[in-house]
Amino acid sequence: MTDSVTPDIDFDALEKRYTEEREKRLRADGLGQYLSLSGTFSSFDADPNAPTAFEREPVERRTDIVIIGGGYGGLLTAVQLRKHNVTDITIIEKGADFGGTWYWNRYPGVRCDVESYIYVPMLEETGFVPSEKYAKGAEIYEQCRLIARKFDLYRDALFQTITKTLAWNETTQRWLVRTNRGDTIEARFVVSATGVYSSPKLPKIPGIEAFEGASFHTSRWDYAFTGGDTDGNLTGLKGKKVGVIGTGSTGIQCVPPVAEYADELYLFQRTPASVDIRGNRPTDISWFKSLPSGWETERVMNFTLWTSGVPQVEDMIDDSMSNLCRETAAQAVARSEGVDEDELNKAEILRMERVRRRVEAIVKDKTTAEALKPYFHYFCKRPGFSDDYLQVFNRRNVTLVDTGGNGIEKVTPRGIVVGGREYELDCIVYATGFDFMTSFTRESGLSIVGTGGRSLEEHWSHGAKTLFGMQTNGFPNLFLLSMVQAGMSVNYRHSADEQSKYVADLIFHCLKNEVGAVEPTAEAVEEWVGLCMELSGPNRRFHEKCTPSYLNFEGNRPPELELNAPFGGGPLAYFEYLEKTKADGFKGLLEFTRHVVK
Ligand code: NA7
Repeated sequence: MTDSVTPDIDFDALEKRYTEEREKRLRADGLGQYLSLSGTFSSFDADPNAPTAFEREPVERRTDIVIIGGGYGGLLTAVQLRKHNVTDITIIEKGADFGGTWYWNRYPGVRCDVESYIYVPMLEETGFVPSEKYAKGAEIYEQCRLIARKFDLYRDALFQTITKTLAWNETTQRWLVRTNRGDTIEARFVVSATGVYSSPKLPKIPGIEAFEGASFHTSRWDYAFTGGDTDGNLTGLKGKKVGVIGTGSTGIQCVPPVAEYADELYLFQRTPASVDIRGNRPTDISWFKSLPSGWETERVMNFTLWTSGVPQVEDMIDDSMSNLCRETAAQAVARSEGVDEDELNKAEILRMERVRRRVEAIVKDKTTAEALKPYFHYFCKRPGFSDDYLQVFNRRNVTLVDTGGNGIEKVTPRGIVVGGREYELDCIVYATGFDFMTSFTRESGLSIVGTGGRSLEEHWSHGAKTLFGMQTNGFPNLFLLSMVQAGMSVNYRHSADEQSKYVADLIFHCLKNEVGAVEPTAEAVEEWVGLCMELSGPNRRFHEKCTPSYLNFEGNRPPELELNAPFGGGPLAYFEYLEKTKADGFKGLLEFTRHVVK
């Protein structure tokens, strides 16, 4: 805690304010307030990075492994398989290249929000040096492409192709994979790596499609309209009135460059973000080059240990996020030593008070500063960091339109209506986020039919049921990479690393030992789900009291998503489960079937 925050604040009043702010935002429709881009708003889903799809004949192929998705999950799984000398891999990807999140999210200002030296994968193996502590999205995208080239993954990849259905054939022990291009691919194994933040959403409010100006979601940024690129230079916005909706991690990154070029910028805010110091800086190349062999794994682990509440001798990352987690780790120790919950709660409130005071210190207009102060517990939303977001509100061309927790009312052909007032606009940018841990079918768009003709949707009608978040009974040789019932690290890359190693090792084990099919036993699934539910209790209870966000199903969890939570024991315990299962030769939890030669 900094000295500038005096503890003479009225904690009870703040607690009450938190509750009031939360109640203002709770809505009966919960997740129903949004629609995916892939549904009603499909016109918003076109790929601006590759406006014309190339033509090709449908592919008919037999392959060992189909990987759906060329983002971190798919890419890293393919790399791990290559390391086992597995060559027969077909990667199917909706975009026109590898990169996933970093292919799609090219809005101006896009960067990683976890330090690049631990977030960008395989730096030691490729020799790639991120130019800054928080790398630009374009660099991360390039690194994904570099990894794909290095491991020869372009060879059998099918881009601009959407996987539609998977059907298990018990006789041949293969999946029949069908795509929107008429491809039919028979695969022994399928890895679905369709992403964690890959299904963009828009608010379900009237008028969105009737707007006569330009409008797009941040993950489909229209540079043809705005001009420029991810570095800014948005010359197309000269003389234009732009509205941005959303103040999550994306909103706070894209607002500063838009403010620089638009004639007028209106930021429509429903809930103010917590915005702490970013402290980005160029990479010290001599420091980077001096790092000893094996530094990357050690650094990745150092962050996950700190953020899991396990204090270390050194905090290698030492940024706002890791400092925050160090404080939280100290709190966890204090809790175990019997420090009163009230005291811990006060520490949490003081932490956010520091963020509120930062707003006051930066934003000159008192009313605007007041509206930008967040009133919720720190971890209710993903913490935000920026060194130029709050400063934007001192510009004459920027107006904060605070909606008092209600959000925008409607879109008209001319602009946006809030509180009965219409704001005329030339362009609307939707920084309104992504589906997160909702229905697998909804997010992935996949229809999957396993043994006995049973669909995954039916199998999971009361929530996901998995072993380690990756496999389920009745769906042999199918691996689903998601964070549901899996160990979620604050650094997604670490989770993807561990999941991809597990999946590749298990597939390799099956190929080597002539195993035809592998699936978890129903008992193992039941046990894992039970453990997940038991351990996720404290986190669930915390989030149930939070202001709504994607992290708590907008404060209103639907019963069919009852089981959709990360593994509550945290990433470290999760990684240990995976390691132990591998070390045991994958025995006990899984059922193996002899390979059928066809
Ligand atoms: P987020 O964090 O889900 O943010 C979406 C924003 O959109 C959030 O501020 C919402 O307000 C806002 N929103 C949604 N609907 C409305 C309406 N109807 N009116 C006004 N504002 C609205 O998505 P991001 O893309 O920023 O970040 C996603 C993750 O990607 C991020 O956490 C990183 O881990 C990477 P709300 O706050 O809900 O009131």
